[in-house]
Amino acid sequence: MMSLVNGKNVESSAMNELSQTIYEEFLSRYGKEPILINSPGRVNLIGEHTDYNDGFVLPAAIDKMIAMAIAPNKLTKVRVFSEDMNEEEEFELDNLHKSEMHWANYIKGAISEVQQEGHIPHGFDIVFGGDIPIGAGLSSSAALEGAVLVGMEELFGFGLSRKQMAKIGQLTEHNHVGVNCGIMDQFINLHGKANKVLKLDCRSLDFELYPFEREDIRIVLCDSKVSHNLADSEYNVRRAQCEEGVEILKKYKPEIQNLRDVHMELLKAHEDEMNNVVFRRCKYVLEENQRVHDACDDLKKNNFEAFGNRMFQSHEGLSKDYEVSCEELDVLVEIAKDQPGVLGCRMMGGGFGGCTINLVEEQYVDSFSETIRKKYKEKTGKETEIYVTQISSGTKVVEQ
Ligand code: GAF
Repeated sequence: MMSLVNGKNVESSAMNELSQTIYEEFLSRYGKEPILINSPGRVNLIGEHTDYNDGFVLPAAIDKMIAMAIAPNKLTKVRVFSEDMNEEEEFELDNLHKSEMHWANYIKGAISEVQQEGHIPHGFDIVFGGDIPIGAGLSSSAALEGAVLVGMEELFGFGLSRKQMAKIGQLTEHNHVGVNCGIMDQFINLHGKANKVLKLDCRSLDFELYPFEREDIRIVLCDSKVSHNLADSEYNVRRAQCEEGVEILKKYKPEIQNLRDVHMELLKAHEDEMNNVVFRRCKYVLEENQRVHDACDDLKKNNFEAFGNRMFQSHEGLSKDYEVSCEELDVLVEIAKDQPGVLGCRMMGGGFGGCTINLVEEQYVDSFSETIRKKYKEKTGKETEIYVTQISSGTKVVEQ
């Protein structure tokens, strides 16, 4: 349902428990009515490490989120309270120095990037908290960026489109966090729709929504509980390796801008001119882009079995050729593969930890979860946490 809030069209959503807690904390700290925002985490069904190669991805927003309360103040500064960390940060709008509190840099970075677009006339106050597990590869950082960007747009009416906000979120990561990420996470955070996956062309930013609402199939995430710290530096290395491949192929086809423009025959024809690691990185990206197209055709035919098989293939490529998996993620996939009712499974996101994404028939979800918990503990000595998710809508203002 669409309605008018603060003179703007927003998708309405009833206030949930998390938003209620954040709302009450805001009232008790700042004593005024805030605007409330819900900003989701994301899953990616297929199309991993393709976004920064101008390729294709198939993510969806999920029902884990950051709830943020935001309201203007009469100061020149921003005051932010993180409910989960129980930490507060205060800073002047004209002095956005890096904070020792990691979470605060996403907010400062987004503010700094918005200042390139328009003047922020006065300060504001924020309280936020959420249930997106940190470090699980569900993009809690894009959720924080999306929340503060939509919040500022509500307060100041810059006229930024959702696409512009996604680009600003990405620049926040590049310029203030040090991760040269693609645009997938920020884009889905701001464009997700309930019960739909979104096929994004990461070059044009055109997208198509595909229904993903089979009652009998659930998206189940298994958290390896391995924190993906390593991902940040290795992530930038992968990006550089893809660029190295492109530089070599450009000599033969100067119009090539990045791997999006490369065909498999061309890559194979020049395999000997690049080192094997670079070749395998490029090959994986080309194959994964094709898998996204094919997986969308599967969805059109309601063929979830074929879709699931592509997820297994994706994992194989990510683990062996792109080398962004880790022992624990491979173990989770190996265990899942043999379980009844599992249609597909793979590591998800940047890699080196975080979650696997599994398509599981509803009737098997309980037995699947039990077996994964038991066998993962046996094989790795670690506990896993399992999240059964719903595909939800992107960042929105909550009606009060
Ligand atoms: C991380 C990045 F932020 C995304 O842009 C994307 O590259 C993903 O890893 C891998 O597909 O989530």
